Amino acid sequence: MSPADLCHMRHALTLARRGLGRTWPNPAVGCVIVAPDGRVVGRGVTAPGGRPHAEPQALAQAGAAARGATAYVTLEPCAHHGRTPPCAEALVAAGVARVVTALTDPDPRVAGGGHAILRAAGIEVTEGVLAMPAARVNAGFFSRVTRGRPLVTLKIAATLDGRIATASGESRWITGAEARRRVHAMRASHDAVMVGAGTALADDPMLDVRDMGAMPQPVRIVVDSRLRLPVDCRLGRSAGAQPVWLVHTAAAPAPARDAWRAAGAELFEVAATPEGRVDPLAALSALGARGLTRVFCEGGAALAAALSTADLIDEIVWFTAGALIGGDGRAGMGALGLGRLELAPRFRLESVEPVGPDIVHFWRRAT
Ligand code: AOF
Ligand code: ZN
Repeated sequence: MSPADLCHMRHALTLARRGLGRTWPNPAVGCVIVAPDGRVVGRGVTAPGGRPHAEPQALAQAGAAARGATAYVTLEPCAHHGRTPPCAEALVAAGVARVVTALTDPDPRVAGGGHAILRAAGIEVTEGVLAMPAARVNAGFFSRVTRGRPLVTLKIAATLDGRIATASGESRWITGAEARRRVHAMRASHDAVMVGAGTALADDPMLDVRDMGAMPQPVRIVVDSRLRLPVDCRLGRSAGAQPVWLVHTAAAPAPARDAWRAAGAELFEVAATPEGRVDPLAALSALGARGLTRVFCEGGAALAAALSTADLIDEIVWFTAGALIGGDGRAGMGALGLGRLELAPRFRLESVEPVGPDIVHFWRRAT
């Protein structure tokens, strides 16, 4: 592993990150092709929707210059026949001399098979370059393939004392414009934005990506066990233009189901908890089976608590504004009924950044 390998893999990871939120159910993969003289002759990232893959795009750019070159790929090139031949075979056919990858693809159709095709063709293969940052980029895809559910990131925007609204429910706005813009950029890098029915009823949100130019729009999900949300809300009125998915239980009345379907929403009936709420793991499994890899949960407190109790929160993005609301305000997280402190789920701090007058903390579930 040389400094040049690290530099080119970093470049490939930067390309891959640009695909986040657009390539589900596939991973966002980056590929950079470097000629023997060190020139970058091709670059590619998995296309929106997951096809074409990164490698054929980079190879097409490189053309004849791919012969004898090194290909840097953030995930093992695929080994299976889809609508096009496997990427590993495309690299062989292009005459690439060496392939450097960050991770093995956990998809059972690949799982080492891509590396094997390359080696069998006499190509030098170096694996594991920048595996840690690549695992971060691929965390959603790995979660879908190995756990059958998307990666879940919980976002909370709170005051210094952890309140997300006043007692009367006023919450617009706790954080400043910069933080809210960051949230929109985060939505765009996720496959879906998810809220509970209480939040959807109280806020009538759009849950879209705004004021950022042409951006991919995430799927908008409401977890609403009995389909209480009226179709005549902003999500309902825009369901034909931008996907709205509703996760409910068998208790949802037929007229509500019909009305939402007629409005263009996609419905997921899943198992209920003994209390009659949507079972959070059943909900996420249904979303994973439908292809989602990265879900951005924006509340409310009840959904966040249900996810936490089932240990389904992988990451937390916590914005803090320099304000106080007090104990009569609403907390970002509902009751967890822990009983003992040692049962508190713990998160590890990844990074902290100022955002305008506010602060954002990135936390990851400690395993
Ligand atoms: C690559 N390069 O850019 C991506 C890969 O449904 P298909 O046929 O498009 O295949 C999807 C699988 O391909 C996906 O599960 C993952 O294993 C791999 N994704 N592979 O060589 C890429 N996105
Ligand atoms: Zn491929």
